[in-house]
Amino acid sequence: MRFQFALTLQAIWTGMCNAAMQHYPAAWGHYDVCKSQVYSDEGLTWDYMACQPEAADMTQFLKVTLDPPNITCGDPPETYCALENPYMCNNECDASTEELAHPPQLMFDIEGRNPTTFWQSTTWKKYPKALLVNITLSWNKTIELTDDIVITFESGRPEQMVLEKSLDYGRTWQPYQFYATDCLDAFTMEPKTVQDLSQHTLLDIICTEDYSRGYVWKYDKTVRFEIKDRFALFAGPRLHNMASLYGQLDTTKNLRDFFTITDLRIRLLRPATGATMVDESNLSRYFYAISDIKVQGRCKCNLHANSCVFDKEKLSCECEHNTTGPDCGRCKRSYQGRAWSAGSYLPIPKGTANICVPNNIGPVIRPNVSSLGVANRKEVAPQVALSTAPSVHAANSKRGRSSGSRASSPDDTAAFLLPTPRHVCFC
Ligand SMILES: [Ca+2]
Repeated sequence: MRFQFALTLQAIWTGMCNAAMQHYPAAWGHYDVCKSQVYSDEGLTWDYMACQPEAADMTQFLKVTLDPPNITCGDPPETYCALENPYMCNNECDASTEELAHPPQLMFDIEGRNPTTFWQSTTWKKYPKALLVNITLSWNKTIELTDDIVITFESGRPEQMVLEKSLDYGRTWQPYQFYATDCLDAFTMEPKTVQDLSQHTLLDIICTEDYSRGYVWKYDKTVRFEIKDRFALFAGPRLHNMASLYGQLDTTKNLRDFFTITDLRIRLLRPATGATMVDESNLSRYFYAISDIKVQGRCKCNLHANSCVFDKEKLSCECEHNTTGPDCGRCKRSYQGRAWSAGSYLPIPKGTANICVPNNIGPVIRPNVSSLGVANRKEVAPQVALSTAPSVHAANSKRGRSSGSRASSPDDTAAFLLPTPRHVCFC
């Protein structure tokens, strides 16, 4: 038992995502195996399948940038008042004191303790000029969202906000969803909810009033972008028919692209005021504070990899099927016997690998991967997929105090990589 556990740990932490070592899973349809060895009349051959990495918490691998860069509170120190009680002013922010600082990293640390940790902006002291903040999350890698994006506000939720996405590393942006207490007034859009969407309108961009009520809804702190409700339009309310969704994703590029991102941008346009009028005599009541952001997804590997590694502050797929590139988006140099193609989810449940084949289908290459014969004359048996990426030192400090990565000045924290986890393999 202990031996098995040790093996499991080794498999995880050394990144040995070696499909050759895996056996057929009990149930197909998860696309978690890229290839398996099978016996045929000609001996042992490779059977290739479409494969993808498991979904993971993608906030471990992002870079966060704030605009304007000096929008984080605490430099100079400020005192805040509670939104619901202008006389309760015991919230202090001081960037030079760790216990009182609220840097951006605190949107991504592990919650579950009391009190919560959170990023906080400066107050709305320049009212009536708008208090605008852009929070950009960048992965420098295409990723596919697999669950709702959830933003938890420590104070009131903003009265106006836009969630945007980029698919080209931040060069261009498209809205994902608009949020407002009054959609018509803020964005001249009719308010809708995700429940108003259908299979035909799934890609429509809507404005919702569901997540923007003021501080009276004190215990309703989250703002969502509903990925699963959109999946459910094809896969059913409990996502029991993922085959249907995968089939749609396979045949509809727009749908696939809708859930694919390289960056997210949260545009905060107007903080919670808790009332129709802004109390100009006490602007210390108005600010943004975010305690947590959840982004669940997987590396986009074009169905040619079942693992993705984080090395040198960058995610990349560990490509199989003789493909290469950060997204397995092209054939290896000596495997261009036919044009590159993404794998396919179809036919369900194993999909189609669409592997790259050698340039010249001539003499059979027999790599020395095992003593077993390779009988498939057209394919080269893949090398054992060991990760060669070095381990990265874990710097998982709650507030980065030991990593030295957190500066006390908000200017310095405007753009930084989050504490680097160890070499991670989710396979
Ligand atoms: Ca937090």
